[in-house]
Amino acid sequence: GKRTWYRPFDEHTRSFVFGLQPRAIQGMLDFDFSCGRKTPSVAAMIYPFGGHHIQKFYWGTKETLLPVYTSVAEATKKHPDVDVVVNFSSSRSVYASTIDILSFPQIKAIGIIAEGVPERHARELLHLATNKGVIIIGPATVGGIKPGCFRIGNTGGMMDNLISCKLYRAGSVGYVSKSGGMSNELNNILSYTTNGVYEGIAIGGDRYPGTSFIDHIMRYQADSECKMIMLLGEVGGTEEYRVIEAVKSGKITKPIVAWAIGTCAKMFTSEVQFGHAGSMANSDMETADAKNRSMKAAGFIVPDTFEDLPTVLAETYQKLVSSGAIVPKPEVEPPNIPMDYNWASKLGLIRKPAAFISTISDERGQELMYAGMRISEVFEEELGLGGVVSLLWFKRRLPPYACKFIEMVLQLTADHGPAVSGAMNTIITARAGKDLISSLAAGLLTIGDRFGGALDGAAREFSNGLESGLTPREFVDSMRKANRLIPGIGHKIKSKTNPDLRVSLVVDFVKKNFPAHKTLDFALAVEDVTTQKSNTLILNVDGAIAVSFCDLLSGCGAFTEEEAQEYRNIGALNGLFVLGRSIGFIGHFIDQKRLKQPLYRHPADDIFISLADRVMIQPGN
Ligand code: Q5B
Repeated sequence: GKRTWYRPFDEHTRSFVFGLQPRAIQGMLDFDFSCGRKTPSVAAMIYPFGGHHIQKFYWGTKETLLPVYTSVAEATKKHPDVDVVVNFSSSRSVYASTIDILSFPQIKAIGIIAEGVPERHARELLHLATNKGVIIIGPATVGGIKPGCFRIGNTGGMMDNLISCKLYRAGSVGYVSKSGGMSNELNNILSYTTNGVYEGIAIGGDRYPGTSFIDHIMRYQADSECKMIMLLGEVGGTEEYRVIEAVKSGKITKPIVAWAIGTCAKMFTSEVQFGHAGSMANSDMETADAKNRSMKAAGFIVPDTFEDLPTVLAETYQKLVSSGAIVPKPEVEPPNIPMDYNWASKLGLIRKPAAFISTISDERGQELMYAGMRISEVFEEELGLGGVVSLLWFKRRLPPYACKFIEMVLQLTADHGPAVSGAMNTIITARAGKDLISSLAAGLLTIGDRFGGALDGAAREFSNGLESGLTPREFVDSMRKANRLIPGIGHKIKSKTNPDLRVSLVVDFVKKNFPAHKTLDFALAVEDVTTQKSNTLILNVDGAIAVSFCDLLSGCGAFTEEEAQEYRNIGALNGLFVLGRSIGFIGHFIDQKRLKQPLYRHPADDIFISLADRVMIQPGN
């Protein structure tokens, strides 16, 4: 902090941002880059929660890292060159954090952004800061800007605005206003009526700002680079009169253009409170008209109306140019700041090929959509689980009997006792102390050609057999000749004499509800052949569901023949068993945990162990 009192910000200013404000920081860094700064104006963030970490930002087209410290003490120790803090703390915590910041003498200026800071707190901070010689800007402000040097937080708006107002390089006009919104307007007006802003401060709209108009105007008076002053006051308070006194007593000698906003207050019959906490006239003297009159009388350059402000600014500036007080510098082009991707794409300025395509659901809008159907509609129309599966798997609504069939399948495949391979694995995994997802996954990974995962194979083989016009016996023979088991045929315990009732339920439902069921009929005829060989070679639950689903795909009218074939080829049908049996596996996991079952170890006498003869490898061979 070797800066003069009147120039708290320059092109070397380094700051801390208090609070996690990545967007504001990126805005400050983009501004820095446009100014041609060699180092970012933000040295680090301070955020008491979440621990010490690093965050990444853009620096032009490249990237840079900023540390996040958990205390001001740590940050100041690591960065002795920092003398400004932009404090984004909320109105609840800003008092405590500012008191903390003020205890570190290296900090010479603090911007307080929060609105709604209690006036008692604001006055205490103001008192403390004055004693310590620290400049406080705010509360309730965006802050301020020093073109070509430093930007407090979000001051000046988006990058395109900063560029169009030429804030990347210094002009000759120092201004002070209350509102951040109005300072944007001033940045704009000054960019075309003069050579632009030298420094602009928005002191904030509260009744007790940390620094007032006069504090900044006295700095502008002392700073030889600032040639002309602009004061944008407003109705309420008496701060303008302190400036009037300074002009009258000769402390301010530079040309000062001024306007007090709120002259329209007289149009209202009752008292008017404008947007700012302090913008209400408590006496005649506090009205905008009285202020404008007094400023004019004291020698300020005051336009007749706000609309005339640009004209008087241009005239005042031209006089300074004519007298040689201001020598306009040649314009320099600011470096290109890459546009923010999200912003540019929102404006339709850029495009890029998407890495992924997805066509089944969309959560980006107001309401979650399943295949184009609003989630509320799914419930209004009572689509049920079968309807949701048909939307998300097949991207269309299926007839009610088809949805009912899907639900039936999910229910009757939900479980088949603890002894089946998948349930066993789930149980063993749960007993090994693993969590639900691991135990479920262990069970699911068991599903395959032999256990529960024969649906797709069955659908393919039976459809092909049927389409190729083979008789059931020829079909069985051809499979045997090819040395292949028929997927969907055979069961470990179910047989002709111990029939699988699940299969009967499926067959009955299909025969009753499906418009056609030629694949199922073919499979049942195959079963007649295979059960002649062995009682257990029945059409099993996988097979029955698979062939029925083939009949659904080709008979329900919702799919073309190509689509039906595609679903068989993709391997979609095993999904029915996987989804259904997940219910049971989760049940087994919960059951084992509930029973507090210990680690399982299989008894050794149940495993016949035979080690192959040891192969002797002769040395040298
Ligand atoms: N043979 C299912 O075997 C099983 C034949 C066959 C022609 C066949 C077997 C098989 C195809 C795959 C399949 C789904 C491994 C089954 C399910 C869900 C479950 C499970 C549960 C649940 C049973 C004896 C003789 C041999 C074989 C011949 C057998 N299958 N010939 N086509 N498909 N099927 N899987 O009883 O001459 O003596 O050498 O792989 O559809 O998983 O409840 O447990 O809900 O959880 O051990 O229902 O059929 O019979 O292999 O000793 O064979 O029949 O060639 O002939 P098994 P094996 P041979 S449902």
